Amino acid sequence: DTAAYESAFDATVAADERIEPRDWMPDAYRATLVRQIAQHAHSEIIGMQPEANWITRAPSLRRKAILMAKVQDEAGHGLYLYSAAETLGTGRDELLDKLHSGRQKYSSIFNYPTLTWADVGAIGWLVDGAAITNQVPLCRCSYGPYARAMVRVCKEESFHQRQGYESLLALSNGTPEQHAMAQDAVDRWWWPSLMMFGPPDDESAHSAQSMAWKIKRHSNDELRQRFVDICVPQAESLGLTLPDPDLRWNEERGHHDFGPIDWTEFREVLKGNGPCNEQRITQRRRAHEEGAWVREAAAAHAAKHTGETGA
Ligand code: FAQ
Repeated sequence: DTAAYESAFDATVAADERIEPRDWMPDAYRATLVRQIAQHAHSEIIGMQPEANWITRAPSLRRKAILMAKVQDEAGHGLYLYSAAETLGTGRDELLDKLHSGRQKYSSIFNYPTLTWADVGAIGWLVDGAAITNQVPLCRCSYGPYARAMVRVCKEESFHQRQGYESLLALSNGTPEQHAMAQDAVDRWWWPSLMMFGPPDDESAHSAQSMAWKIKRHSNDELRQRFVDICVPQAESLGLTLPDPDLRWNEERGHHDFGPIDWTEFREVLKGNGPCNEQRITQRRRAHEEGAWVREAAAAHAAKHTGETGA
C-alpha cells in the first residue's frame, strides 16, 4: 500500500541514504528529477557549441588538443545524464524531442556568443567554475544514479576550470592587447555566470520541494554567494577586474556583497530571446537530423547481433 511505500521513501531520504531506480518514489519526485536531469543533460550537449566554435581557431596545437578534449568531455557528461534520466523510465528520444521542440530548457548561459579566443578561457574559469559550485552538492543528491554521475562530472569539470584559469592567466600576463581581450571576456561572462544558479530564492518555484527531497542541498542564492566569494580572490590573482562596482567584502556577513542582477535579461533568455537561442537550437536540430543515419546503422547492427546470438 502507498502509505507504507511513502514512509519507506521518507525514511530513506531522512537517513541520507539513496533512492535507487527500482525503489518506490512519489510521482512528483520522479517528474522533478526528470526535469532537472534532462535540463542538465541538454545543457551539456548544447554547451559544446560555444567553445567548439573556437576549435579550428585555437592559437596553438596544444590549446587545440586541450579544447577538443574538453568539448568531448561535455558530450560524455550529457550521455551519463541521459542515462541517469533513463533509469527513471524516460527515453532519450522523448527528452531530445522535448529539447528540440522547446518544451524542455537548457542553461541560459549557452545562449551567449563566444566572440574572441579569451571567451574559451572565461568559460572554463567562470562557467565551469559555476557548474562545479552547483554540482558538488549534487554528488549528495538523494537519487543514486544522478549523485553518482555527478562525482565523475565534477572531477572533469575541475580540470576544465583550471584549464580556463590557466589560459586566461596566460592572456592576462601577455601583451596589452591580450590582457584587454581577457578583461573584455570576463566583463561579458561574469553576470550571465551568476544567472546560471537560477532565479532568486523568493522566485524559485522548485527549490523548497527539491530541498525537502534532498535533490538540491542548497538554495540558488546560497550557491551564487559561494561562487562570488570563490571568484573574488581568483580574479585578483588573475590580474582581472570583475565588472561590478558594488562588489565588496562585508565583514558582518562574512561574504562579499554584490550588485543587482539583471533578472529581466535572464527571463528574456529563458523565453528564447537571448543573443544565440535561435542559432543554438537550429544547430542542435540539424546535428540530430544529420546523425539519423548513425542511429539507424547502430540499431540495424544491434538487431543483427541480437538475431545472431538469439539474445
Ligand atoms: N537557465 O525553481 P527554479 C553545464 C529554470 S552547467 C535556464 O530555481 P530548479 C556544464 C528552471 O529549470 C549548466 N533555465 O528551478 C558545462 C525552472 O524552469 P522549469 C547546467 C533555468 O530546477 C560547462 C525555472 O527556471 N547545470 O552545463 C535556469 O529548482 C561548460 C525556475 O527555477 C545544471 O543544470 C538557468 N540558468 O533550479 C557544459 C545543474 N535557472 O523547469 C559545457 C542542475 C533556472 O520549471 C561547457 N540543475 N531555470 O520549466 C540545477 O541545479 C537546477 O535545475 C537549477 C535551477 C539550479 C539550475
